[in-house]
Amino acid sequence: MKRENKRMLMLSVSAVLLLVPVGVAQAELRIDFSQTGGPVEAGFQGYFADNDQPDTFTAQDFTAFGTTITVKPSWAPDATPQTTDMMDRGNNDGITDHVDLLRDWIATDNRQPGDPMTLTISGLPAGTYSWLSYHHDNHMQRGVFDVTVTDATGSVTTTDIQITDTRTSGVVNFEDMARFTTTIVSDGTEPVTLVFHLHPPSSTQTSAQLMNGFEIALLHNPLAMLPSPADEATDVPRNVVLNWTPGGFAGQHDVYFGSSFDNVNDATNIDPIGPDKVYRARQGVNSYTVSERLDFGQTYYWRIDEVNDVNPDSPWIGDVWSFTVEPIAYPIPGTSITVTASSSNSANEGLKIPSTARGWMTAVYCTAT
Ligand SMILES: [Ca+2]
Ligand SMILES: [Ca+2]
Ligand SMILES: [Ca+2]
Repeated sequence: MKRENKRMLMLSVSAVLLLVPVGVAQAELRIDFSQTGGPVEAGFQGYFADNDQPDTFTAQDFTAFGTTITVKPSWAPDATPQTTDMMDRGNNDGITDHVDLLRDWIATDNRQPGDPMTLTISGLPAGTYSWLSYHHDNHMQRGVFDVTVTDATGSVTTTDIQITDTRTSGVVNFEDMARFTTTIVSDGTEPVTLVFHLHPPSSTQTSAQLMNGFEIALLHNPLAMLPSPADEATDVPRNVVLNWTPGGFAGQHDVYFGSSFDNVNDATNIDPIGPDKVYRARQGVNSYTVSERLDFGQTYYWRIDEVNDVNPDSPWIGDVWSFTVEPIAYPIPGTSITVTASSSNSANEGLKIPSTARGWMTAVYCTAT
């Protein structure tokens, strides 16, 4: 369901961008990996370090999204200094576009231990972002790599990305150069990491995992996201509070909840509303306490539609999320349980059993002695 969610977000982007005035906020972080003192691409901020000098690959702060974003590369624990590359090729091979971005790159030189390289990005406000990174050498490196992105939705690995080069492959057009794109989601707290893993080199020309720079853009996702309980969560307590991160335009939230996927999926804001209906509430806060005590083992479905009465695109229909309440019986460690009781006990004296154990206690037979 998360996959589906991401796809829906991507589809909604083009419509949303039309609503965002250009230049209102610094809605992008553009980083050009460059040697210290080297040229920085127009419109980018420079991450600077010195080739083969691990101490210079520090956590560096950048301004974007109205806050401070920190970028920190790191390599495998056994990395040698010689693997921490920040190369500047100059422009001997005659590319003409975005020269200051492409001429220099951060890399793992896999002729020494160091793979994989991890890029840790901290401080991203909660939201959905696009990621675009460039992987081109205007000399002769052309290895293949995988990248694992870990964000608030989990980890996704993209495999077999082919680095492009100019000297051997003749790639000179910016549009033809290798890039990696994805969508990343920040919960506003945990860093986002990207782990770049080069396929084993077959020659000197495939020995570097390199990145010229990257761009992160806020997508102003209009949909509710990051549900809690998480989508498809199990073992959820019977008293549940629903939470979510609001979409970018939300003023209010329509809450739909029930034990039928179809009923929740099909409900609309012209249905009857109330705490005993599928359409539970229209409210301003991004949290909803389910009033009834839920059934053991039952799967429930819920949906948050984002509402903004002054926006003609409202409401933005959310995904249907689900969770399953804790089971009626937990497996009991061990093979047997001995219960003893005395016939001399008073009639109203009994075993005190916690509520979560009542289910299995109904199957225990006690014999007074
Ligand atoms: Ca540069
Ligand atoms: Ca090196
Ligand atoms: Ca660069």
